[in-house]
Amino acid sequence: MKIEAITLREIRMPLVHFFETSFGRTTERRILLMNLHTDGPEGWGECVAGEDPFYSEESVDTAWYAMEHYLAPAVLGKTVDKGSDVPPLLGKVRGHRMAKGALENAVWDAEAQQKQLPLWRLLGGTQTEIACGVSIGIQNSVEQLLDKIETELSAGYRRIKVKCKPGWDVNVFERIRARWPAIVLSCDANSAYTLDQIEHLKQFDRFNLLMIEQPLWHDDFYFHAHLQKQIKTSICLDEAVLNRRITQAAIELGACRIINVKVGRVGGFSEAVAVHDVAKNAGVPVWCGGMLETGIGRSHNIALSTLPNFTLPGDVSASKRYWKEDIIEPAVEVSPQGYIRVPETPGRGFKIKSDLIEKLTVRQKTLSEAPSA
Ligand code: OSB
Ligand code: MG
Repeated sequence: MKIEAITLREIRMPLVHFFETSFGRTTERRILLMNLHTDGPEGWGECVAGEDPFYSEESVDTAWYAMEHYLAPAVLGKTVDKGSDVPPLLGKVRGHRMAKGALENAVWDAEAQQKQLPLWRLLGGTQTEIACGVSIGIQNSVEQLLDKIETELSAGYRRIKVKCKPGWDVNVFERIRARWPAIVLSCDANSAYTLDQIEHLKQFDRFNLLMIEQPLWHDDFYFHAHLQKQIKTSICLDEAVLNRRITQAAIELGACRIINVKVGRVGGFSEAVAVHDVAKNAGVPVWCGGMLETGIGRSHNIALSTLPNFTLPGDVSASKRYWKEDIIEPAVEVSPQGYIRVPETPGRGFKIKSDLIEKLTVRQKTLSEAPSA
């Protein structure tokens, strides 16, 4: 496949319900989409960078910049056979993993169509349905949170994850467990604590949580190992897991017992599969995280979640929890038992709604190979 042009697009989409973490509240998403034009099928990728550099260093604007000035020029005019040919072409650029991931994944997306294979099979997936959990943000009141949990449990979701931070943790878990003593429950701190709060964190052990996600610094796994030795609740690393080496080091050090794999955070499908494999070989289960994606990123998350070591319910849930109208069709739906059935059609398995994307676009730029002199 020759990469002839890349269209960068920023779209804006209001969330159905605001999403609040320990680092802030999001009500409307700005999303960078990547449309890859080749001499064969066209591919789509979604950059999962946020509006602000709060979850990670990247943002929509830094990703646009990296893409326009470095990543697109590194691939334009090149011929690639497969998605995994892309990372070596981008190797000179440090960081910017979410931008890189969007580009690499767009190539996988095109490759799957070219080979007439479902993307998930191309990635090495083995599961034909994936188990779904939900991530529920910090609410205006505990009552509002309990209402949301009730709604998601009735919809069939198989694991409830609640965001937490000092002041919205033990008090909240107490109320949840009083009402639902036995549901599969976990929490995500997004780095809201430090080791000084270890006595407080030990109290989490009373609630039979499946895990606590990234309790300490976003760039740490060393001190997470200290914490893991002192609490019973399993630590799951999210922010800190940037590649396969960190995965191995964190596991060897005992920093976590579970890993959240986000394809954008690690820089694309090749690295995500490698992280999965390292964890699998070490006997550490993984699950697929979410970044409030549109249907494009969501369909890619579904494909990734079919790999064999994705044995815990992920944060991949129905389109309608996020959007009034998703930019793919059909929208992603979850069965009353809490599963997504994996599409058997070639490629990502969901069609792009071009007219809707056009309507939502606030800026776009098509990059093509500089004409040779
Ligand atoms: O830490 O998993 C996280 C959303 C944005 C940034 C970070 C995180 C999240 C979520 C939402 O938890 C998962 C989703 O529903 O997409
Ligand atoms: Mg997280």
